[in-house]
Amino acid sequence: MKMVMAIVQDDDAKAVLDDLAAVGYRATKIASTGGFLRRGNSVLLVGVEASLVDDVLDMLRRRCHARRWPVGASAVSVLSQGTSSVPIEVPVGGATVFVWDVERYERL
Ligand code: 2BA
Repeated sequence: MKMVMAIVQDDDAKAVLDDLAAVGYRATKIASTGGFLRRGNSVLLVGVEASLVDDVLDMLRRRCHARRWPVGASAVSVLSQGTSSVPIEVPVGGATVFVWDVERYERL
């Protein structure tokens, strides 16, 4: 068993959850905040058999789109080391994915 943890943009989370549910995969969505932009995003936790991980990754690839977001003032000054206050944008997404082994899984 593997745990797929995907950090996705809120606008993409529903479509991914719909796709997962349609094929019977169980998932949990946690509301989260990106450490850099401090915007809301979503963490999706999907526990699946190892053979299904690639299928989950395919769904994420299909549904999660890269976008550009303006960087707030605090991050701009970090990026420019205080030399500029000109707003800039950064690319965000599609998805940031971590996969790890699950030692034990029980539904009690
Ligand atoms: P944020 O931390 O809000 O980052 C949003 C986007 O800002 C990132 O997009 C990246 O393009 C840029 N960015 C982040 N830190 C930066 C920095 N120190 N300097 C310049 N640009 C920076 P993504 O890489 O697609 O990440 C989207 C979200 O995924 C992140 O939101 C964060 O919540 C999560 N994430 C990404 N990598 C992670 C990691 N290694 N560990 C934990 N969470 C991660």
